[in-house]
Amino acid sequence: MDATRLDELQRAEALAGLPGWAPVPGRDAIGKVFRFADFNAAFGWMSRVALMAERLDHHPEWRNVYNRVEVVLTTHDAGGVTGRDIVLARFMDAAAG
Ligand code: HBI
Repeated sequence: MDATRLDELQRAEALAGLPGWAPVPGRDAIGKVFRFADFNAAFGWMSRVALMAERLDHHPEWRNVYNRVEVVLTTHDAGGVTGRDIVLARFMDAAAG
């Protein structure tokens, strides 16, 4: 997937198809808070995402507290949101069920 930084319109269009995702204030990044039934469910999801992140060679910035996972996606190499972030966001949503 292309690692070219999305412009404002492209990012807004991509976000329209990503429920719960939003721009991160002050950063060229997108974020979402995932909530699960319990810690096991959260960590199991993180494990599945981690394996896909390795396959994609594209990794999230995330923070887990019990059943919550706060996620920020941006492409460090491009200095902003790219299609790689959109692909990973879509996978995260699908994996969360
Ligand atoms: N993950 N989010 C993110 N952004 C990157 O630029 C990135 C990454 N994972 C691996 C990666 N880049 C490598 O391609 C480079 O560090 C070499």
